[in-house]
Amino acid sequence: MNIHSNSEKILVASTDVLHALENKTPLVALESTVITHGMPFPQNLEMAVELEEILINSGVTPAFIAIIDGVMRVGLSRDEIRMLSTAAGVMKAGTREIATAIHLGRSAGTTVSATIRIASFMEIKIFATGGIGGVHRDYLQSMDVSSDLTELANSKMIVVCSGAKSILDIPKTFEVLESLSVPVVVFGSDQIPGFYLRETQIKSPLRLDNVDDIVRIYQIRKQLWLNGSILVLNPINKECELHDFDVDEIVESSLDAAFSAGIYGQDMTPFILDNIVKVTNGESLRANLELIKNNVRLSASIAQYLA
Ligand code: PSU
Ligand code: MN
Repeated sequence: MNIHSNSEKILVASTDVLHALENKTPLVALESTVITHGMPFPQNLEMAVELEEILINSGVTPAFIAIIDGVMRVGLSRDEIRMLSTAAGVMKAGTREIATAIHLGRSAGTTVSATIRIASFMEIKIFATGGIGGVHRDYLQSMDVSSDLTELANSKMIVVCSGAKSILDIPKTFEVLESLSVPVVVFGSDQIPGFYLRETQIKSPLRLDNVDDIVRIYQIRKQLWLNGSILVLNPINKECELHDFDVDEIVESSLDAAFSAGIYGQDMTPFILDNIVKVTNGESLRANLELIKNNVRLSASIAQYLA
C-alpha cells in the first residue's frame, strides 16, 4: 500500500515512523482502544505517555495506531494522544469498522484486530498490548468471539501481551487459537498466564526464555510464508498480580451486572473492565498498567533483535 503524508489520503504515518521504517531501526506498534475504551482518564493518558517513554529510552520508535478524523494514523503526537484519552464520541474500531470510520470521518481507538491490520499495511513487524480479546464465557449463548483471533490468524506479526483478559473463557480462547494455527509462546513460564494472574492451569504449548528464539521462529515462519502472528504471552510479575481478589468471582458478578444493564457486543469488554476497576478499588488498573509496561519492555528487546 502506498503511504502518503497527504491529508487527502486515508493512511498517514508520522515522520518518525516513516524514518524508522525506511532506515530499518526498531519500532513497536501500540493499540489505542486501551486509551479510548480500556482505561479511565487520566490513567489512560499517563499510561500512553509512559509506554512511549519506555520505547524511546530503549532507542525504539513508538507507533500508536488510531483513526483520527477519518484517517488511519501510525505514530501520534502527544496532543493527539491527549485528545483520544478525553474525547467523547470516539469509536471503538475492530477491523470491520476501519472503513466505516474512514468514510464517516470519525475518530476511533483501534482494537488489537484493527491495529494488527493497519500495522500490516505498513509492514510493521511487532505490536505490544495488555490483553487480547477472545472467546467470551457465555459463548454458547452469545457466540461472542473477538475478531482479534481472526486477525491474529490472518497476519504475520509478533504480538506481545499478557494473555486473554480474565473476563474471557481462557481455555476456549486458546483452543480456537490452536484451530486457527496461531503459534502461542509463553515467555519464561510453563503455564499460560491469566492476564491479572501469572498462571492458569493451562499448559503452555511452547515456553521460550530468550528473545532471540522468538525472532528465529518468526524468521523461519516468514521463510515458509506461514500465515498467523506469533502470540507472545508475557506473564504479569508476581508482585503485581491481583492476589487479594477472587478474579473469577468479580468477573462473574460483572457479567451479571452487564446482562442486567443490557450490555452486549462491542460494549461488553469496556463495561466489564470498568466494573473490575471499581470492585477492586483501582487495583486492577494498577495491575493492567504494570503488565502493559512490562510487555512494552519485552517488545522493545524483540524489536531490537528484529531490526
Ligand atoms: N484488554 C485490556 N483492555 C482493553 C482491551 C483488551 O486489558 O481495552 C481491548 C483491546 O483493544 C482488544 C479489545 O482488542 O479490547 C477486544 O474487544 P472485543 O472483545 O469487543 O473484541
Ligand atoms: Mn465481541
